[in-house]
Amino acid sequence: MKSILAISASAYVGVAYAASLGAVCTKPYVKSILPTSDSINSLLIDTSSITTNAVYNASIPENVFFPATTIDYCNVTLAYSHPGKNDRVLLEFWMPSPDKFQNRWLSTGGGGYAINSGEQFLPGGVQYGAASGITDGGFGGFSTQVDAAILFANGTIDYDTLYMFGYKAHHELTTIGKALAKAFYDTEDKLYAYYQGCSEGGREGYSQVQRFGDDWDGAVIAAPALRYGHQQVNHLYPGVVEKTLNYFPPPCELEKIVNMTIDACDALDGKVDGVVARTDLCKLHFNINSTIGTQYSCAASSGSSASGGTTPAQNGTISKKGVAVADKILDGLHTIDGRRAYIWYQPTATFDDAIPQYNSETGEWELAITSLGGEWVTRFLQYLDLDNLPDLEGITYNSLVDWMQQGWQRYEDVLQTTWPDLTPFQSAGGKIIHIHGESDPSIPAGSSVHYHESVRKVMYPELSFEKSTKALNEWNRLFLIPGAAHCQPSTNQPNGGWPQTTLPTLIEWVEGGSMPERLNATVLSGEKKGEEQKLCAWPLRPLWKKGSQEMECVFDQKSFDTWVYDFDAFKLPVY
Ligand SMILES: *[C@@H]1O[C@H](CO)[C@@H](O)[C@H](O)[C@H]1NC(C)=O
Ligand SMILES: *[C@@H]1O[C@H](CO)[C@@H](O)[C@H](O)[C@H]1NC(C)=O
Ligand SMILES: *[C@@H]1O[C@H](CO)[C@@H](O)[C@H](O)[C@H]1NC(C)=O
Ligand SMILES: *[C@@H]1O[C@H](CO)[C@@H](O)[C@H](O)[C@H]1NC(C)=O
Ligand SMILES: *[C@@H]1O[C@H](CO)[C@@H](O)[C@H](O)[C@H]1NC(C)=O
Ligand SMILES: *[C@@H]1O[C@H](CO)[C@@H](O)[C@H](O)[C@H]1NC(C)=O
Ligand SMILES: *[C@@H]1O[C@H](CO)[C@@H](O)[C@H](O)[C@H]1NC(C)=O
Ligand SMILES: [Ca+2]
Repeated sequence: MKSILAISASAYVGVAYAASLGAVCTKPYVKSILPTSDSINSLLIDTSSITTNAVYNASIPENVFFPATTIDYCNVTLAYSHPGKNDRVLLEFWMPSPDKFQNRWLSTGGGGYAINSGEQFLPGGVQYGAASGITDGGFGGFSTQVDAAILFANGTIDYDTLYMFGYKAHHELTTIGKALAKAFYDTEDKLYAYYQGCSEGGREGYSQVQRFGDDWDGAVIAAPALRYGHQQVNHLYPGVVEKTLNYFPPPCELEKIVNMTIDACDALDGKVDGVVARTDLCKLHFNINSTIGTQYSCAASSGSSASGGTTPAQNGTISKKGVAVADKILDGLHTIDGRRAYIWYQPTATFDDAIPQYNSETGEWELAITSLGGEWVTRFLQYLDLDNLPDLEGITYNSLVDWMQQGWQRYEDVLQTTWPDLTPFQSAGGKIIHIHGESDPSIPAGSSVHYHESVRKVMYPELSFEKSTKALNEWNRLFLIPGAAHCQPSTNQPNGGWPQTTLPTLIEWVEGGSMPERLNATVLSGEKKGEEQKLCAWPLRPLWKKGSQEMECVFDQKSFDTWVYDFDAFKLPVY
C-alpha cells in the first residue's frame, strides 16, 4: 500500500479536495452537484429523495474483506427511476471525507438472493479512499431480496426485476456512482473503478466485467455464483442422492467423514498444519471407504443444526451406507446413464447441503430440502409463489439435469453469467483477482476453475497451454484458498490463511503496476491468528517439499486433471 499512498498524496493535493466533510455532506450541496440525466443514461434521480448524514470516527471491526479501520464519510442515499416506468430504485453511497478521497469508486454486491450486503462491505472501499455504493435493485428496499419481487403472481414473472438482478442494477449503480463521485469532489481526474463481492456478489461482479468491460479498472471476485442455472439446482443434489440410496446420514456421521478426510489429506501438501492445501491430491490418494467402521459421537444441540431444529446426541460408527452417500455426492451429478452434468465441492468441504432434518416424533433423520435450491425451482422454474419445494417426489438425477438445462436456457442472457470472452475488459487494462475457498461447501471451487479455464481457451485459442496460461495470468489471476469455506475461513481448518487485503493488492496492481505473483493471506482466528501466508495463482499448486519450510507453487499434471470436467450430459458447451 505504501507506494500508492505516497503517489496519491502528492498527486492529489489540491483545492478540489480541500472542502471539509461537513461542508459537502449536505442535501443542498448534493442537489447542486447531481449529474444530469443525459450523463447517466437518462435515469431520473428524484431530488426530493436525497438524504445525507456525515459520520465521523466510525470504528469498523475487521471483516473477511478488510482489516479493522476508523473512517469518516458522508452517507448519501437517493432514489431514481427509469424513464417511462413508475419504478423506484434506492442507492446508498459512502463518500470518503474529501481529504481522504483517492479518485476511486467501489461497487459492492450481495449474497444468496440479495443484491447487496447492507452496509457491511462499504467500509472496505472508504478506507482506501473510494466512494462506495450499494443498490436495492428496485426490489422495495435494501433488505428486500429478489426472490420476494420476482413474481407478480403465480405464473407471471417480473422481467424488469429479473434483469435488474441479473446485471442492470449494478450497471446503473456504477454509472450514477461514478458520475456522482466526480461531481461531489469536483474533479476531472481519472476515477479508478473497482468491484468487490463474494458468492452472488461475485456473480454480480462478473456480470459487469463480462458486459461492461470498459466501465472497470479492476475486480475482486470471490466464490462467484456463476453458471446460475446449474449452481442453484446443484444444492438439491444431495437430497436426491439420499432419497435414491434411501439413507439419511446423521449429521455427525458426515462431520466425522469430513474430519477424517482432513486428517488423512493434511500431509499430502507436505505440511502437517490441519489444512488441506491440496484437495486434488486428496482426490487422487484418499479412499473414503477407509472411514467405514470408525466411531463418531456428537453432543445434543438445540437450534444449531443446519435445519434449524434441535438435534439429539449422536453416537455410532460410520456406515457403508453413509460412505456410499458421501461418495456419490462427491462424484457430482450425473445422468442415470452416467453422463456428467455438474461438479461437487472438493473433499474436505462440509456437507451443508446434505444435512437431513431430525424428526423428534419418529426419532429418524429425514430429507431436508435446501431452500436456496428449492426456491429456485419453485419461483424461477415453476413460477410458483412458494419459498421451497414441498418434497422431492418423483425427482431423479435426470430431473435435476433437466432443471439445470431449463434454468440455463431460460436465463442464459441474464443469470447464467459465464460469457467467457472478456476482451473489452482486458483491452481496457482491467485486472481481476478471483479467489475461491478450496473447501467451499456452497459453490464448488471447481466452478471457478472451470470458468477460468473457459476464459483461457476462448480468449487464447491459438496459444499453447503454457502460453495461454501466462497471457491470462498477466491480467486475470485465480487464487484458490487452502482450507477456506464459502466467503470465509472454515472453522475445521482454522490455520488456513484468508486474503483479507485483496482490494489494496488489486489497487497496487492497477494503479502501481505491481502484479501479485502470490496473494497475501492472513490467519484470522485460532492459535495461529495473525500468521501471514501466501497463495499460489492457478494453475500452480502449493507444495512443501520434504524437509523444506518453504512453500513452492508447482504445476502437477495429474492434480490439474482432477479439476478438468467434461459435461457430456449437455450438447452445448458449458463455460
Ligand atoms: C475523531 O477522533 C479524533 C481523535 O480521537 C478527535 O481528535 C476528533 O475530534 C474526532 N472527531 C470528531 C468529529 O468526533
Ligand atoms: C445512511 O442513510 C440511510 C438513509 O437515511 C439510513 O437508513 C442509514 O442508516 C444511514 N447509515 C449510516 C451508517 O448512517
Ligand atoms: C468403496 O466401496 C464400495 C462398496 O463396497 C465400492 O463399490 C467402491 O469401489 C469402493 N471404492 C474404492 C475407491 O475402493
Ligand atoms: C456416546 O458415546 C460416548 C463415548 O464415545 C459415551 O460417553 C456417551 O455416553 C454415549 N452417549 C450416548 C447417548 O450413547
Ligand atoms: C399461488 O400463490 C399463492 C401465494 O400467493 C400460493 O399460496 C398458492 O399455493 C400458489 N398456487 C399454486 C398452484 O401453487
Ligand atoms: C470434527 O472436528 C472438529 C474440530 O475441528 C470438532 O470440533 C468436532 O467435534 C469433530 N466432529 C466429530 C464428529 O468428531
Ligand atoms: C504482503 O505481505 C507482506 C508481508 O508478508 C508485505 O510486505 C507486503 O507489503 C504485502 N503486500 C501487499 C500487496 O499488501
Ligand atoms: Ca497441510
